[in-house]
Amino acid sequence: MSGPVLVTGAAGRIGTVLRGGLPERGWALRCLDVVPVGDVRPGEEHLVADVTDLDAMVDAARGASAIVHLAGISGESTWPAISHANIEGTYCALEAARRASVPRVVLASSNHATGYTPRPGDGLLREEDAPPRPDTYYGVSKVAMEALGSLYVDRYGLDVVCLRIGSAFTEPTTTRQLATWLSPADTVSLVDAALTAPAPGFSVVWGVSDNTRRWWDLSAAEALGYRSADDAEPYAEALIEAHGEPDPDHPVHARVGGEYTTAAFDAEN
Ligand code: 15L
Repeated sequence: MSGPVLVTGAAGRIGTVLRGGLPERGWALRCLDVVPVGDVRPGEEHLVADVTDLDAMVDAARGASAIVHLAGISGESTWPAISHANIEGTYCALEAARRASVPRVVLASSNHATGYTPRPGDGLLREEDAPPRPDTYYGVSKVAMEALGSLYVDRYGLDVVCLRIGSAFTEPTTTRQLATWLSPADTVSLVDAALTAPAPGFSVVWGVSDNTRRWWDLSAAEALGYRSADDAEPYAEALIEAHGEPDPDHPVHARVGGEYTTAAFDAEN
C-alpha cells in the first residue's frame, strides 16, 4: 500500500474506533473532521475541514491510497440538513477521489437504506434481496450514497465498497441489536477487508457481527475477506431481562430498519 488512508468523520464514533484499530493493521491515517480530533495519536495526520468543501476535500485526498468516508449526520434529521451533509458530502468525497486519483473509496452506508425490507420468512437476507427501500430521509441519503458509488465505479473506474452498517456501538443496548450489532473489533476487520480486497469494483455488503440472532447474510462481506470475531449473544440474557423477549412480528424486529420504520420514530424525529 502507498499513501495514507483519508478518513472523513474521523472524530466521530466509528472514526474513533478505526483510529484505534487500523494502524495495527498497517494503515497510516490522515484524519479529517469538521471539528478537531480531541485525542491525537502518534503517526496520525490531521486536517480540519468540512466534507462538503470540495476544494478542501481534493487537497485532503492528494496522495491518499483510499478514502474511508464516514462524515455526515448519523441518524434522522431535516431534509436540508441530511441532503447537504450526507448527499453533498458523499458527492464531494467521491469527486475528490476522482480528481486526486485515489483508486478506492469505502462508504459508510447503513441498514436504513433498505429499512422497510421485511425480515425473510426463513434463511438469511442477502444484499441483492434488499434493494433500496429507505425508512427515513437519512435512509434516502444512504441510497444516494450507494447510487453515487455505483456511478463512480461505472463511469470513472474507481473501486467503491458500500458497508450497510447495522448497529456499530461499543456493545448492544437493545434486543434488536442482538441481531444487528457490529462490534468495534469487527468494524475494524470489515473496513480493513474493504480496503484490502483485490479489485472489488462496486460492492455492497452488510456490516454486522456474527451474531447468533442475525438474519443478514455475511457471505458477500466474507468474500471481501471479512471474518467476524464477535457475537452479541453474551448480552442476550441481561437485555431480555431488562426489555422483554423480542416479538418477531413487531416492526422493530420484523424490518431491517427496526425502530426507524415505526410511526413513533417519525413523531419523535
Ligand atoms: C445507523 O445507521 C445509525 O447511524 C446508528 O445511530 C443506529 O441507529 C444504527 O443505524 C441502527 O440501525 O442501529
